[in-house]
Amino acid sequence: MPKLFKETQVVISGTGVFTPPGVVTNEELVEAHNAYAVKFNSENAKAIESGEVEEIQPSSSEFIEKASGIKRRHVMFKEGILDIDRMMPIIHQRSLDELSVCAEMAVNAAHEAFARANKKPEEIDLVICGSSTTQRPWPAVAVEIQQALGCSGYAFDMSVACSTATFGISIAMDAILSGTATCALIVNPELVTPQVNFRDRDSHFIFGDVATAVIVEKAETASGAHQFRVLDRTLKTSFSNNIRTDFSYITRVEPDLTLERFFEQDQWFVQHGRKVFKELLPMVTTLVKKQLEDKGVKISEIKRLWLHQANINMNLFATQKLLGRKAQAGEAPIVLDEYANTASAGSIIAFHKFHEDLSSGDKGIICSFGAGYSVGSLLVEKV
Ligand code: CO8
Repeated sequence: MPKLFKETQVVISGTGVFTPPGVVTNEELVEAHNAYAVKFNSENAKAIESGEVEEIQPSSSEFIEKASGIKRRHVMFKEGILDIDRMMPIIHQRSLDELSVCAEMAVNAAHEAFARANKKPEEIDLVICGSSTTQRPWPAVAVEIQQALGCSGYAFDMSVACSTATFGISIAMDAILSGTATCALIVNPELVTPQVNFRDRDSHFIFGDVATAVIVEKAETASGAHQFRVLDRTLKTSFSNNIRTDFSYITRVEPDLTLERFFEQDQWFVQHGRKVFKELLPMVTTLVKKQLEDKGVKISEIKRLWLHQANINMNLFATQKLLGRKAQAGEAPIVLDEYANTASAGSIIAFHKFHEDLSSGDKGIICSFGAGYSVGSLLVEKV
């Protein structure tokens, strides 16, 4: 006999995705990386020969697609990324009366979510803005978004890296269930490219920019065409240094800080991809299996798995472990080929693009996983 679901009264009533206009293909990235490598290697030929400096190896589109499933990525600001004398986007400082970039991305995604949820901005009384790296520590970007949209209530920023969206939805549910909010907007503007080291062949291809928005409210107030009741949310974290960034306000006061040191890879993004693969996936599959068991739901009842989008091989492995067989077409949608890894936004993009065909009573899992480590799994059922 299935256990009674506690939280049947809260639904996801609408979602939105803002896809930035710029596109960078693997081929473009590889061409720029390899031109940079040739230049670097020739400028440092002596030091490379003496073993003082490591030669930069060429990147390859074939490797990228095979190892990750990524074909291209969307970027907010393409200019500068492929310039081998810069290899980072150019983002001009905005004046105080302009929206910050992350707020602009989030506002765009929110408008689509409002339309789908059939909600007006003034009906929102909680705005949560979360991303893997925040644009600034304060004032909260969420408060800027709240003002720009004309939402009421309160707003705050949060981060749990790639699990920020699922954790944010869970926090919004807590607020709604406890009565401190009635209708929440969770936005995840992932402006990741300023942090990517496009000179590093191991990671230059991994990330892309995007923003997602999710509206969460009580079932009794919801009128969107495609609502999903959240039957359960299971969250877990376990500390690991295998995906880490150390850049922060503390970087400024390092006694040996030089401009070169500031730009070194370990300040911005360190990843031991293989270890992540080995350690994080068992956490994910164990957590989801236990979640279903605790709720008395059989895996055969799960019609769709909207998984975090970091690596296609990871998703194939996770779905095989969960289903006990290979996923059929459409059972575990992939958006990585088009968007790359978009940190917390990945599972929400997959959900946004692939949920309308489900029927009332169909169940699915929205599951994020990433740095921390963190795993957030939402068991949902179409209303
Ligand atoms: N071209 C050609 N060869 C390459 C390239 C390249 N671009 N890159 C690496 N190689 C080489 C390697 O040097 C290695 O060579 P060798 O065998 O001689 O040492 C060989 O290819 C194989 O390398 P790997 O073992 O590293 O290759 P993998 O098959 O493991 O693939 C991946 C690498 C794609 C990184 C894979 O390990 C992976 O995706 N793992 C999962 C990682 C993951 O899920 N990470 C989540 C990160 S995101 C997150 O949680 C935080 C959000 C932060 C956002 C902001 C960041 C900027």
